[in-house]
Amino acid sequence: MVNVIGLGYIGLPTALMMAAHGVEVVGTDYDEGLVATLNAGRTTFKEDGLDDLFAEAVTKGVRFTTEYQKCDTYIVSVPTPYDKVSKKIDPAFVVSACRSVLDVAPVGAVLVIESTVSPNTVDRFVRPLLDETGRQDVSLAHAPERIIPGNMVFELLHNNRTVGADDPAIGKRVAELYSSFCQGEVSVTDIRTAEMTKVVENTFRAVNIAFSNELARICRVGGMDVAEVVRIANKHPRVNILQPGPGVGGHCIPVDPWFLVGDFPETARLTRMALETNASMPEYVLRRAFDVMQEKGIEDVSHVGVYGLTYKEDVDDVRESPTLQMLESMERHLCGSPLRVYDPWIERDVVPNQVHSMEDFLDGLDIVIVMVGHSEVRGRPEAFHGRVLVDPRDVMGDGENVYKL
Ligand code: SAJ
Repeated sequence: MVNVIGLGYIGLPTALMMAAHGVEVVGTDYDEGLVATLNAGRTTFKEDGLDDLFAEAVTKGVRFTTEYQKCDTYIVSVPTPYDKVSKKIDPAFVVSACRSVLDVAPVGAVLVIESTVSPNTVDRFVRPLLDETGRQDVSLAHAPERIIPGNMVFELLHNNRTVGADDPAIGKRVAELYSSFCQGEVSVTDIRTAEMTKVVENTFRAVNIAFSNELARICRVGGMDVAEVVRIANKHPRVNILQPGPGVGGHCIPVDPWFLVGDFPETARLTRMALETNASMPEYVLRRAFDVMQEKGIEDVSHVGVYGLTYKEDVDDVRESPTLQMLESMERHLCGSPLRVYDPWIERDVVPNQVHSMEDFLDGLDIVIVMVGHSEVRGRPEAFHGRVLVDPRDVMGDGENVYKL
């Protein structure tokens, strides 16, 4: 039996997928409300295919509780926040979950950390718990997740995975567990390599996006079309530049690379510059919008609206989103933001001046900054009824009134 600890964006689909493939699974979360929602038969976030997977897992007997269970395998997938000042990971949730596991785990159990952690976190914060509690009989492993929000269910089934363990036999046992549903290849290695590999994957993406953002800015100064440059350069068999945009959000790409910079400040210089480049993009877009206002003779900033609050298209997650970063920057400069904001994926109020229908949004607006290309508007400039569009993600097509990065 497997006890999945932490039923958020990663833990929940993982628990459901294992259960749907015949593994006996109990999901544990300390949030009573969340557990009650799941036990009432509802999922807690929107994701393609998640509701069907949930229904199948429930039929196969998955259970949800706030209690830790006696099991042979534990999968810990709790959040790992990072400290914005020190740029280091805060392992408190992982440590506390592992402590609770060690309280109940039977002799010979395997404790798998699935949460993203910086290199050496298991050695520094989890391994000492085994000594402290006298539980050297418990084996440690690290199996970082790789699934992308927006396509989680598919990627859970098909992506290759990494399992790090002290003992290759334990690595093999954990790999076999994941292979109960994962059709990809499972690489078995040691724990530190697995930790490093995960952070490196997200750092690679952050650096690649930063490069394309830098290109966008170079092309603006040089009077070139960055989309055309990237499109043609990517026809080279060994070039694959990602898309420039209004910045980088989510809980992974703008966060994980800081673990490297925090731990290796003297050596991770390219990584630091990439993070800074990406972080400068929301304000760059704002300045671009001000330039467009000037060109169009629009003086009142309250005639500018922002479409999209989520960190990317077709998800309901606003963590570290470029829009929030942009509004924060406006707040700093103007002691408040008069910009009206609308996102059809976000029903709750997240920021001031947020409205909840396209009609209310467009009323009295001259310019819309399209921060997110949700499929409702992607390729459909007519959705904004003739407003001037600032289009940092290049999702509105070409037109006299469309201004790209
Ligand atoms: N973005 C761009 N240009 C691009 C691609 C993305 O500006 O060409 C922006 C997005 O709009 C978004 C941010 O980057 O704001 C991050 O989005 P994403 O789709 O690149 O990644 P995430 O954060 O949703 O998921 C990533 C994935 N990591 C990699 O692809 C290496 C996923 O596989 C990981 O599981 C996830 O991080 C994680 O949890 O670590």
